[in-house]
Amino acid sequence: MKKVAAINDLSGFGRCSITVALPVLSAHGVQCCPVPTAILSNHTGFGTYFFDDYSDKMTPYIENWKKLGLEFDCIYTGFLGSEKQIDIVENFIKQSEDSTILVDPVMGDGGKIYSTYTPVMCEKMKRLVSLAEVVTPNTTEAAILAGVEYKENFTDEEIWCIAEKIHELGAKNVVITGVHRNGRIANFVSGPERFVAESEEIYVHYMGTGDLFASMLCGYLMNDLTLEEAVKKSAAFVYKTTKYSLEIGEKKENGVAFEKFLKEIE
Ligand code: PXL
Repeated sequence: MKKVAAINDLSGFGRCSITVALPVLSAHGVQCCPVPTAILSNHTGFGTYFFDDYSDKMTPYIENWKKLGLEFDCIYTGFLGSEKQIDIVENFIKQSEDSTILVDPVMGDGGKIYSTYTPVMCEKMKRLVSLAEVVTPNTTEAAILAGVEYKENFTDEEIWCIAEKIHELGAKNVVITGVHRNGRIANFVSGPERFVAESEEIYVHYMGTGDLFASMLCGYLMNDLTLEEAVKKSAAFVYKTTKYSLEIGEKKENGVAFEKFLKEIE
């Protein structure tokens, strides 16, 4: 059975990070082993939140896994809570030569950086990206990584150019998510091959959508699907569950109501 070390925060409410990665990876038949980066009462998209940075605990936590001789098929990183953490995660990745590295460079959305992310953290994130087999930025994060100004509507050419800049950092495969394209929503994939996976656009943006997409992608990749198949199936799952969330009137802060659909994952 495949094992994934999921380095992400635990937000008690609001369906993001570990509370998405755990159920999704389990539904894929993959063992999810969390490394908490911070503990929050709820994600930062709510007006108020309790935030406990876990930086000082992460090294002894990971050291103990080393004592046990644990090795992981994949290291999947998401929301990081401090600058120091990025160094810790970088070390962990460098000592895990045989693991597939999936970096979701969680930093912001809709052209805005999340309130706990500093400019230094955004800069340091590039170091993790340089080690990644697959990186899954949204357009805001992709623009930060590429050092270009964010726009609501990038042209195809601009997106490929941004992807190229992210390759130059060292990432092997770049999946830019949530690109608005001719009234549809697209994922641009750049690696040994290029392709675009599009779906109908739903005009509500649920928090944690990127975490749902990256966790689904991780699950499919661990089940040996090609990147193209994995991206298409993950995008279809996000579309289906987002549509349902809208139908039942779920609030966007509460995240995507995906639970009922986990048993349909194949
Ligand atoms: O979904 C991204 C994310 C992850 N973790 C925390 C967040 C957010 C987005 O707001 O606040 C704590």
